[in-house]
Amino acid sequence: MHYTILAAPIQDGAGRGGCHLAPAALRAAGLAATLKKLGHEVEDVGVIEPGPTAAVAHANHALKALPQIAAWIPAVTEAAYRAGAGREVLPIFLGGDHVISAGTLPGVARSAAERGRPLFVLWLDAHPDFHTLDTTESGHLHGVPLAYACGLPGFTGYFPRLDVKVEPTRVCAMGLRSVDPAERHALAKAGVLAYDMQAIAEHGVVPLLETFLARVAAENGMLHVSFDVDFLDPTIAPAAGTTVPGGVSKSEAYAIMDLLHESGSVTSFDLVEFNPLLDESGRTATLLIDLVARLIGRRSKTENFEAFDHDSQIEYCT
Ligand code: 5AB
Ligand code: MN
Ligand code: MN
Ligand code: MN
Repeated sequence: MHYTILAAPIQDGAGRGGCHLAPAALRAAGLAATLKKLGHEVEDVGVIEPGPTAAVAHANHALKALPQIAAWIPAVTEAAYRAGAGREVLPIFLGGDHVISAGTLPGVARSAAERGRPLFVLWLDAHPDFHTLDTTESGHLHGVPLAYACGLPGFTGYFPRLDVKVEPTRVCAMGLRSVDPAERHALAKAGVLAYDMQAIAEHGVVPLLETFLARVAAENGMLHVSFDVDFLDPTIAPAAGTTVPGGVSKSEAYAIMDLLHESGSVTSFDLVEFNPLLDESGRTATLLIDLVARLIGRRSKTENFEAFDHDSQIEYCT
């Protein structure tokens, strides 16, 4: 297996600027270099560029930067499709804000359809991002990508027509703790499997994820993981514009990445919403690199890394 890193430095979907700096910051903090050092083949294939912007108007006047975002989505979709998920390559898509998933999900859904395999999505986020253009009140479009990719109505004429939709009953959202009423209703109606932090506290993140992964394996599914930095508790990952207290701990995040690695099911990965302007001495960047390293199977020299809640034992090339 080898890995390609594709960056989509979009920040118009978020309320706060700075997410567009994430790919450069992660590169400077040693993302590709660390993965290479762990013995993996990594290709940093560069940056996706948006298409031309066309004027668009919408009845929801709260919507922010709709023309700019509409210009990005087809470009990200095409790049995500061409990245070839499900073959001998695992694309890592770097945001940018979470609006990039309005491109990565349809792109990998098309790849999965071509390979005749069902696409499952693990959505790791404090928020479900399940608004439509009509229901969002903030108008920040990083709050809509999952709803769009699942084919919810109201996007026609604004975002590209979907070749292949994500099947909502194959989506598992974990870590939720900020869900707007319209999203709650839409999630239930669509049949998305949604685990909030209370469910994680009650059942534990490992059993919940194991059950989902067993289903993915039983159907020989492809698995796209969409990781929003605000999934993590803000005390360990302060560098996100939309932090919500009560997120997952380091040990839970490590356990998730280890399970995902062991499953062998992950075929593509989004790392989104990291805002380096809000980081504290690079500690969020370092944690994110550590998490990606575990996802793809970290190998330390000692093979003895009881790293839960300890600092990373990987030597970074910074
Ligand atoms: B994120 C909120 N639901 O619509 C909205 O960070 C938050 O990509 C959206 O998960 C958060 O503005 C989007 C209140
Ligand atoms: Mn999100
Ligand atoms: Mn979020
Ligand atoms: Mn966010």
